[in-house]
Amino acid sequence: MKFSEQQRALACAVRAARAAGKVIRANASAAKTIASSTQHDIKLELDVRCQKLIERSLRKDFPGIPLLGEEGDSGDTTAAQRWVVDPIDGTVNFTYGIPHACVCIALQEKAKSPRLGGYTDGYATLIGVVYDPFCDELWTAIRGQVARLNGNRIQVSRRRNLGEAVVSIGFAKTRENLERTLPYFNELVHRVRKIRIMGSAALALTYVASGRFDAYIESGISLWDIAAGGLILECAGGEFWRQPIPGRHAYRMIASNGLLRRTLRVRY
Ligand code: LIP
Repeated sequence: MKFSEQQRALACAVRAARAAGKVIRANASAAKTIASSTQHDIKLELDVRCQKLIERSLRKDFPGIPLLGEEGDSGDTTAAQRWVVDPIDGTVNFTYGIPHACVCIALQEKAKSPRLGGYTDGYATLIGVVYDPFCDELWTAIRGQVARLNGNRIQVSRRRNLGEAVVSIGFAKTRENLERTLPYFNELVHRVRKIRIMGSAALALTYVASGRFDAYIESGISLWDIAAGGLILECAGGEFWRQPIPGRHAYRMIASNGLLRRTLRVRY
């Protein structure tokens, strides 16, 4: 995709993210309609409504590009290009009135060789948008360009001493992931300055990209939670290691400022 088209796609994704963010903010204190739930997860009717709004907005400028989303797919998501969307990342936070959630939109393109994409099905992320409607913080990136927060360039921290690091850990939705992550939590909590468990993968990735966190680790996370934030982190000079695991577009990942991954000694 030509650079001018990537810039047009970025502007289009920002419009869609801000529109969904407006609806999320407007419903922050409204009663929440739960579409389905499990012990560690909730799906809201608003998740589906916001994804439909985002799709309508994206199709205005790019009618032919399919969408792969947390709330379902639209069109052939094996096409040369695809949008990857999480309408509300941090849905449980949002449901409980915890103002820490965001909209994630990424545009992916089939990589020249599957190895290049870094994702199971050989796609590479071209543009990434993460919008936090509660703090009005907009993170953006185009592959090969610098990452930005509200238009200003951002960079990862330079901390290389784990004892001074603030590390975020995510406990994804299944008992199996909880069991897998807890031993590591118990070991790491003694080696870092602080651990933070915030409940939004995309915001954890953009916080590492902005130097607020020094690393973020989670197993059992989905492509739509990480595609946009992962590119923003790489464009901010960070490292975004991910490995596919069984499940629909499921991954385990270690995000860091690029100076800490080895010292983190993550053994999944
Ligand atoms: C959430 C992730 C979070 C993870 C949760 C859930 P959702 O995404 O952002 O990191 O721990 O289990 O997957 O479901 O709010 O889009």
